[in-house]
Amino acid sequence: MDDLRDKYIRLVAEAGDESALEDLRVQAVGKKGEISLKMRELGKMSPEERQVMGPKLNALKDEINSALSAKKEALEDVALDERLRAEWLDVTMPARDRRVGTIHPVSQVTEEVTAIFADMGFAVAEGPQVESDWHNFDALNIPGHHPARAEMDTFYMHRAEGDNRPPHVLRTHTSPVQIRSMEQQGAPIRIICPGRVYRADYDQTHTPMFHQVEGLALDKDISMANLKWVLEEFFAAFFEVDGIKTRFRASHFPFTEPSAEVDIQCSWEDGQLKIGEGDGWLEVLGSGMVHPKVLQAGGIDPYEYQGFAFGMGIDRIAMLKYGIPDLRAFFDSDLRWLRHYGFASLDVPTLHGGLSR
Ligand code: 2NM
Repeated sequence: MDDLRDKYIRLVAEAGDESALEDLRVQAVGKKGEISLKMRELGKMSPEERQVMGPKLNALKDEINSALSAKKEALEDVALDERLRAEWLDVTMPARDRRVGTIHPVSQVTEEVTAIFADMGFAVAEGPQVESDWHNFDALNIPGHHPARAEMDTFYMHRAEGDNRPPHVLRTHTSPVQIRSMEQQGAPIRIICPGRVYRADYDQTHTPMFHQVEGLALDKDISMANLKWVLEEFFAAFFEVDGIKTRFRASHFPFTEPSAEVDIQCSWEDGQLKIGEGDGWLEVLGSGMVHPKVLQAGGIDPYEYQGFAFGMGIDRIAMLKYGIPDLRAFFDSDLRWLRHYGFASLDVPTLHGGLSR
């Protein structure tokens, strides 16, 4: 019995894999295994012998079974360790640059602009593209007879016959989002509103849908000086030119007083446009101090709060930054254009990581 025990404990210890171990189990404690055969011999023994040998054989069987399962577990652990080693994956590695589609320049530039203004404490606000004419016009100090309503080439929605309320419009700018934000948040406030806007205009430089980003900062002591600093900071970061020059020209908008159009420095040489150098100027933005009537429309007391607002075209600054010649190609969904001007989907623009590569 001791020989049998020593033999199987040794064989179990030596078993190299789970199938060898299973063969051993059959050989030792299987139905026709060595231990089972020994147990069958108990029948032929005298009752006294059986009394001694029975428990001993059972104990041996238990011992071999325990050795088998302990070894099985050890082999499984080794197999798992090996598999984990073989399938080891460094999830901190940068992903391979597999181009599954690209990021559209409008999305890229929206992210860039958002990152720059986020760094200056501006949150992003969004609103509906179908607007009441009150939010799109009246609240912005553009009354019904105002030429800006006609100038803006508005798309009007249908009203049911007999419904004489003024029709909703496709927003002609993102300013109504700022009215809604003033209504909901009050002052102080610092937001930018990027998004789609619509004007019935289609030629070389206009598409009926385009993209704008507008900014708004209201507090108790905000002036044009703050506007100038914020915009200069923005242009330097966006065009990646430190100390880029800006020029503020007096202008007029119904929603701001005073108002200024802003130009950035550029050069035009051999048909090559360069931003942030030379002594030419390029108009890129409209801005001003928010008109008291507009603050009032947003539910804000103009005697307590004032601030600046600005607006610019995302598509236009995308064309300038990335040298894209034709605006209309932006919205053609031409795969060759998208692959050429698109951005890798994993290059999320941040100020610390670089806006674009
Ligand atoms: C511009 C130019 C100047 C503007 C004004 C506002 C609001 F809602 F706060 F009054 N948002 N954006 C604004 C001011 C927009 O775009 C050329």
